[in-house]
Amino acid sequence: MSRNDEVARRLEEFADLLEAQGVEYKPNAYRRAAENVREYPEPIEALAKAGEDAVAEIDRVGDAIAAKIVEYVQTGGIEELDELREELPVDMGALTSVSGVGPKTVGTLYEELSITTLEELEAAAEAGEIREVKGFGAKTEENILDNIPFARKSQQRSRLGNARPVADDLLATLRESSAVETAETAGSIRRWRETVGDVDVLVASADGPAVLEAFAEWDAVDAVIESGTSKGSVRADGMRVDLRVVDPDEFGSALQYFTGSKDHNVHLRNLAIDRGLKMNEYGVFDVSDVDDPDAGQRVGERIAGETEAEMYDALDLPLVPPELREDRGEIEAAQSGDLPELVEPDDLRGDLHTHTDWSDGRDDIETMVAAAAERGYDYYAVTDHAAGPGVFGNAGLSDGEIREQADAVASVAEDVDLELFHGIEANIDSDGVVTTDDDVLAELDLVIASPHSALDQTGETATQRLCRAIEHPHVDVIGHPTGRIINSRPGLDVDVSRVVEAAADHGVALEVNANPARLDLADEPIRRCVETGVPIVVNTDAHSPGEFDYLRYGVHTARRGWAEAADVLNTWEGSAIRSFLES
Ligand code: DGT
Ligand code: CA
Ligand code: CA
Ligand code: ZN
Repeated sequence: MSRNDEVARRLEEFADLLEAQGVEYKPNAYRRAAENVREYPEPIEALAKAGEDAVAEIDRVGDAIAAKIVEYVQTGGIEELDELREELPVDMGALTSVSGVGPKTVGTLYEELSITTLEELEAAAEAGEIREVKGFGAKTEENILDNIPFARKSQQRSRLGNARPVADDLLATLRESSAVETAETAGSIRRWRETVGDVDVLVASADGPAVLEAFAEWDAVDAVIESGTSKGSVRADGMRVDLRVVDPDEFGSALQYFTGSKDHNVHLRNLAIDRGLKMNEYGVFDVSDVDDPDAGQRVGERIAGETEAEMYDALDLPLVPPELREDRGEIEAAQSGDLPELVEPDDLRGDLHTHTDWSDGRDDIETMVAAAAERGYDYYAVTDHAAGPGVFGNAGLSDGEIREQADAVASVAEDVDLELFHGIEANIDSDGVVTTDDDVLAELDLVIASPHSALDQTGETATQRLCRAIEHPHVDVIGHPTGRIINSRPGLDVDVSRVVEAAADHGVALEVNANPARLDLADEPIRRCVETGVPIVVNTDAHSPGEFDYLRYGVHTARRGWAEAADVLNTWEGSAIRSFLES
């Protein structure tokens, strides 16, 4: 985790604690400052060394916040924050992970009932104490009880979007050590699962102790959980990180084994046994002439293990990409030569869902488009929010503003070297009505319709809602179709087969929103699209250029859904996109 990220988190904690105490405005000032510190391209330490005035140069960072940032960088703490923590000794993260419970509620429940943990919240709700608090009622209490199991589960697994940068940072650190021959992620993070239980990292080296020393010195370490000569575990950024060191000759077999999933490995191991082979983290061994194959781990003649490809090859299989290793038919597909040729990040030619400061984005059209051109995209769509249900304040564009923006986009288009589409992210109301005027939609290159309100619908209501939006003649894409937020809210509980069928019937693409808090659609519904021939579109929904980097999360999620390049709309050429949008 970068230092900027670390500082941003402290500011966000500050915001939550102030909000819990009923302070107005200030919390949002802290949150906006946090966002800009996080995105600031230079390390915050450098600015802090130059003093408060230098720090206050960051957009939205005023003098008071700048002073706190300098204090943090210099001393490793912020006195005022420590005081707030003492006044309000609550597990804010756990409590606010309950849908419907924000910092303000946490503050009230602490004042009235001394609730500090998820367990205490649950007990109070079960005892009927929450309904007695002013401003709360039986319904709120019931909602809290309903949402606690989901919150509890979410506390145990981290979002890929939080874990992946931590893993990348560790890999970079390890690769600097001369003792490290190869370093790779393993486990669920290498399979790009949307949440991970821990971060697994594997190193090939002849010098385990030296690698573990480098691990212990990694600057993200908050606490050492275990430490040995060939493996260790630490806590970093709230996550457990496991590191294993293996002999370079056994790196392939260890990588294969520790990448999992467990079900995939069990299936493979059974195939091996059928062939008189033994497969484990040390290699593949021919045990057909061995009396007791279980006598040890390294028995018989070793036929594979240095590379992962060798491991699969020993079973006459092509290498199965990590994203597919869930025992969902990938081994059968590998056996029959039907593994998909998965989409690659470089196959993506453009982003078709992005925001500007016309709605709730941070930057203007020119800045966003220039950054997209810089990335080498062939095309790019500006799709700000239309006003409508679930879009708050004045973030959404009126019909008139959409028309005005069309001119602004057209004038930017003249000066750039990529094809620019002007679209809108319209809203699907609770009945499935797209609330922007049809005549306005008809004038646009691209219409994304997204659900932003009533995201707790289930069953027929939820399914019909999306199907109705799909049937709308001007809708091209359904944005983040379920509206879920990973670890925070489950989103619309729809019948995926029916939604995908409706999309097939009406030539509508379904989005894979690459924001790692969303990853919506998820892997299994994506596979449904792929099987049915409904194009998916991997979009970042970026609200600033930094968020273009979310793309990889979307692409790897699409890979987990068995998508090939041709299945992904925004790998197509610009002309093919035009035809799709116009049809
Ligand atoms: P997670 O951490 O819950 O997100 O999921 P994983 O898949 O990363 O699981 P983890 O960290 O417990 O173990 C990493 C890999 O090690 C796992 O994917 C497969 C392998 N592994 C661990 N325990 C077993 C086991 O008992 N049998 C087999 N075949 N493989 C195992
Ligand atoms: Ca793991
Ligand atoms: Ca692990
Ligand atoms: Zn959006």
